Order: sequence, then structure tokens, then C-alpha cells
Amino acid sequence: MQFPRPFLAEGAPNPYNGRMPVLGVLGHTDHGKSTFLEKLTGVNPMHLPEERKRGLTIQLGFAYWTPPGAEQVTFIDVPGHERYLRNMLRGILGMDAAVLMVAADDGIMPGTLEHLRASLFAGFEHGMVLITKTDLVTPERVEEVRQELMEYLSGTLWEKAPVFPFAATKPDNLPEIKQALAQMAQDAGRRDEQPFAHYFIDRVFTIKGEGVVVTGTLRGQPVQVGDALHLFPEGREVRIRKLVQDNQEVERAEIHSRVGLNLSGIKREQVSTGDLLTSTTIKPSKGRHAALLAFPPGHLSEVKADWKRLEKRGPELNIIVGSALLTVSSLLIHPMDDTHALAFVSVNEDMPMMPGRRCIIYETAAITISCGGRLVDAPDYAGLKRRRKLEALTEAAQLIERSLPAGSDLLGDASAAAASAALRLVITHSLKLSERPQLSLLPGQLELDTRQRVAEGLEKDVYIVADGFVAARGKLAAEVEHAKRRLTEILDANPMAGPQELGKVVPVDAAMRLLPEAELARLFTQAGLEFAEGKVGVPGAGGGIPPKWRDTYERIKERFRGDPGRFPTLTVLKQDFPAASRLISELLASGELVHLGAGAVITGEIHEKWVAQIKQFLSRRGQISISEVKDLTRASRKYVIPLMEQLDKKGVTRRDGEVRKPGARFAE
Ligand SMILES: Nc1nc2c(ncn2[C@@H]2O[C@H](COP(=O)(O)OP(=O)(O)OP(=O)(O)O)[C@@H](O)[C@H]2O)c(=O)[nH]1
Ligand SMILES: [Mg+2]
Repeated sequence: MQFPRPFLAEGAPNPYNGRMPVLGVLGHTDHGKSTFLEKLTGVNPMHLPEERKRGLTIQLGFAYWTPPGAEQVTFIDVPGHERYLRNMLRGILGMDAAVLMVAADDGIMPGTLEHLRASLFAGFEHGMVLITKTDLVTPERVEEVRQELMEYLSGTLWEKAPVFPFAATKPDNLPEIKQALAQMAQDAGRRDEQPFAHYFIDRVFTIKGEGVVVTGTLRGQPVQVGDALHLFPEGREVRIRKLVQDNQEVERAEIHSRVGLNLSGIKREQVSTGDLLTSTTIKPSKGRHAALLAFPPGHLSEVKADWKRLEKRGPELNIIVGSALLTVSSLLIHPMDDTHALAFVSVNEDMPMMPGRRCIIYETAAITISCGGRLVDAPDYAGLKRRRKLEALTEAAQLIERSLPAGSDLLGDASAAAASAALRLVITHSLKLSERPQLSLLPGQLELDTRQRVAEGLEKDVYIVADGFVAARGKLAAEVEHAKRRLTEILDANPMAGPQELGKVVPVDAAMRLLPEAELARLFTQAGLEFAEGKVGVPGAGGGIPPKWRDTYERIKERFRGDPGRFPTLTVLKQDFPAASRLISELLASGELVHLGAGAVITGEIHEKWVAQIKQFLSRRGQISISEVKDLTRASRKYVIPLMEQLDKKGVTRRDGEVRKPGARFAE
């Protein structure tokens, strides 16, 4: 069982140096968790009569221990019995580090693995292992259990955790264990502190004559008697009537202390376990919540690299935030790499949305979609319009970027990878969501160095990032291929098409033109095309007669020298140049040859000359007759009649009885 180390931040400074965190014990039922805490603190953490009668922890229990020369440490005792797994889950995110316990006689049991799994999703950075009940077995058996444990713990934070044997009946090495515990408390620091007082309620009860009492661990800011707090999700304001710590009434509670609050302004039925008390109001947030999650290796591989909806899995799929445990109705996952995913978690109840807060998604029936991570205060992605989707995704990426400064314990040493994976996700999606699939604008507000980093981080053959634009290379290549195909088609149909026509027929996509000129030129040149001034062309093609036809063309032109009476008709031309019918039709299409009608054909050059002569004559004389045209051109009626009819049609001339006069379009 290998797990990722999603949240380790080695060498990260402990921001709460000198103040003690909350520690916890984890492990299979009956493996000695409560007994160890009693030995350590002198107080049995089991508080319910039923628990004491059955010798089994049901609810979360608490014990206090003050290491020499340090402040008091709170311990959370959790039930190991699988029936009370939910209670364990409600407690685990309240711990800053934990002690994993395995009884030497039983060895690794299902509960051990379940708690181990939850601990990995909780993302602890420090831990310690106790092999308990060593008085019941041989030293060889202890060693065997240790070996077996190390196999399970390898690749996890527990791998480096100190391991101690322990016998409650003969706790000789308790001083040594205490020393290691004090060190762990010192190192662990505090996780998930928000800059305001926040207090997840883990127990609620009433005391006759006093009213509602809740218990929990205070974080963020100290509170005092008389302070008003907001109850989430209920929304009402409550007041602290009394503060109780370690059975003593106090005026003020310090952060990170375990404290009981006697509240006024509230009835028992208005508050439950998992509710949150805060010094500022928290917006209630039903619906979808974005989260950045870490999965055990291999579990994301079956989720394809796209959003995948994991539909309601029954009440077994829960999200744990603080001590709140909510039912997940659907989970939308987008893997970013082998172990990280951006997700949208749907819940039907109000969730205490605190950005950056740890969460665990837990499926009791299977490990596949169990994971842990951080909530991101990103807008709901699904159900948004295309444009908003992109914005939402960008916002999410920025939040991830911002919430993952190097060295922070947010996603720890995986932060850089996760951040660039998140950006890659944004880029992939902006390409997908962009109206122009081949190119898209990188989210504008992203810092330049971020873009730079993206450019470096992405596989070279996948993207080009230029001037804030990003393009899938594959898609650009497709665009270039398309241009090439169209050009070939055009040149096939019209071998004499000039660069102008080619450029007009194959305009470079508007979006592509946003890429720098040099980048485009490089792209097209690579494909054997040329690119200049916004147009794509084929080197050596266009703008004239293709080389293979040039000889024939010269010989055809030769036939139109001298006396028009000897010009070949179209039929004769085709007979004399039987292999050039394609060339002849190209020449006719391009205007190099002009078919006047009834087989009378001349070159474009001659046509131009004749028209110029006629126009000149008309300018001088105001009118022209057929015989005058014949004299001018030295051509027969066979040429002159259709020519004049053409000119009439074009409006260059107009027929007036037997003569032509300048037409409406004469001057053009
Ligand atoms: N011989 C021996 N018995 C122990 C030791 N530790 C605990 N026990 C006994 O084992 C039983 C269970 O111990 P607990 O401390 O209640 O176990 P737990 O892990 O808290 O169990 P849950 O609350 O169900 O998770 C009790 O009867 C303890 O007296 C030990 O080191 N040696
Ligand atoms: Mg117990």
C-alpha cells in the first residue's frame, strides 16, 4: 500500500513555535489507545458510562498532557471500532499530528489500515508509532509486527516516524516516549489556522441549570467570556456565558486549547456536532465546492484526463471539513497528474467553506475515490455558460497559484507540481472552451513569470506560448496541413493562380494571425509553404505559367503574331496542340487567351490592344463603324462582330444604328 506524500513540507518553518498543537491517537479497536492516554495523562479519556462499561471508545475523547517546560498538549482519543468510523473521521482533522498504535498480539488489523488511510488523506506531516501490548508476546513477535508495519508504511509520512514498543502493564520506556511526543508536538505546528476564532463543535450536551454546553478545540484567535460568536450553519449569534478548561472555569481561552463553552441564546436542538462557531460570519455555501485533492497512486488512472462525474455513491461517500461530516451527492474530478486532481464536490447541506481548509473525501466501502486535499474558494464550474466556465477555471487556477507559495504546507512539496498541473489544466480547458479551438488567450491576469513557467513546464511539442497566447501544436499543425491541402487543390484546379488568389482562398485563420509573424512563418515554412504579409503560398507556384507549359505557351503565342487573317480558330488551336487542351483552357480562364465567340480566339494582349485602339478612335470621333473597326484591327468580321457585341454587352460601347458610340462604362 503505497501512498503519495501529498502534503509533506520538509523544512517548512513552524509558524506556531512554542504553542502546542493537538495530537491524536489512531488504530484498530482494543489496541490500547485509551489505555496509553490514561498512562500518559493519568486520566481515562472515556467519559461516557457506556464506554467505560464496554471498555470501548464510542465518541471522541480528550486528554491533556503538559510536557516539561512546554505548554499543555491536547490529545484526541478516537474510537477504533469500525461501527464508529464516522466519529474517528470527525476527529482526525482536528489533529495536527498523530500516534498510530498497533497491538503486538493482533498485528495489523482492518482498523489499522482504515485509520492509516484516513491519516494519509488528512495529510499529517509528523507521526509516531507505538507497538502496544508487548507484554503479551515474545520480542520476536514484536519485531515481526514492526517489519510488517514498515512495509505498509513505506512511502508515507510514517516511514520516518519513530517506533516504540509499549506495555501498559510495565511502561518502563514511558519517559522515552514522552520525550519523542514532546518533540513531535514541537515539530508539528498547527494546521488549518484561519485568522479569526473558529471552533468546530465535537460534542453537545446540556447541564441542568446551565443550558447548552459544547466542546471543541479553539483555533485562530482567543475568546473570552461575554464574546459573541456566530453559529454555522444555523446563522444565529450566541454568547459565551462560561468557559471551562480542564474542569476549571476560566475567563479567557487561548488558541489551540481544548475548551468547553456554555452558550446563551441557543437551544439544544439548534446545535449539533460538526457545527462551527466563528468570530466572523461565514457565508453558507450549498452546492458545489472546488477542491484540490490528492489521491493514492493508481487511483486516478481510471479517471480519464477529463472531468469525470462520480455520481452519488449512497451515504458512504462523505466529505469531512473540520468536525463536520457531510454527504457528497456527486463528485466531478479532473486529474492533473498521477495523484492530484481538481474537483468539484456537491453537497446538499451547508458546508463551512473556508478556503485553504483541509478536507477528506471518504468512501467507507472502497478506497478508489477516497482522497484528501484543500478546499479552494473557486466558483462553481459546472452548469456555467462557456465563457464563464473559462473565467471560473482561471479563477480557480489563480487561487491555486496563490494558495501554493513555496514552503507553505498547503500541498507541501507537491505544490509546484500541483500548481503547474492546475495551470496546464486551465490551458487545456481554455483551448477546449475557446471558440477558436486552435488558439486561445491565456488568462490575462496570469503573471508573466507564471506564463513563462507554464511554457517551460509544458511538453515542447504540445504547446506554443507566445505573447500571452497558447496553442495546441497538434491543432496548429492540422491548420497548416489544411492550408496545404487547400493550396494543392486550388493549384490543381487553377495552376496559374497568383499569390493574391491563393492568399484570398486560404486566409490564415484570424486567431492564428494573433501569433507573432515569425512564429507563423516558421510554422508554414516547416510545412514547405511560404508565408508573407498575412498570406500563405506555395514556393515557385502561382503568378504565371508553370514551367512545364512554358514552351508550348510560347509556341501558341507565336501563332498570334502578324496578320489576324492567319490566327488559328479555337478548333485549330486544339488540333495543333493536342496535348495542351488543359493549358488552353487555363489560358482561356486566366485571360491569356480570349474567346470572342464562334471559335474566334485571340490573345489577351491583342484583345487589350484592339480595345485600346477602338476606345481611342471613339474618343476622337465619337462613333465607329464595323468597317472602321476592321480597318483598325485588320481583322475579319468573324472577329470584329463578336468583339463589338462583347463591348456592347459590357457597356463600353453602345449600338446606334450602323455605328457604335461610347457606352455608359466607356470611361472605366
Ligand atoms: N496486557 C496489556 N493489555 C493492554 C495494554 N494496552 C491496553 N490493554 C488492554 O486492552 C484493552 C483495550 O484497551 P483500550 O485502551 O480500551 O483500547 P482502545 O484502542 O482504546 O480501543 P477502542 O476504544 O475500541 O478503539 C483493555 O482491556 C486494556 O486494559 C497493554 O499494553 N498490555
Ligand atoms: Mg479507546
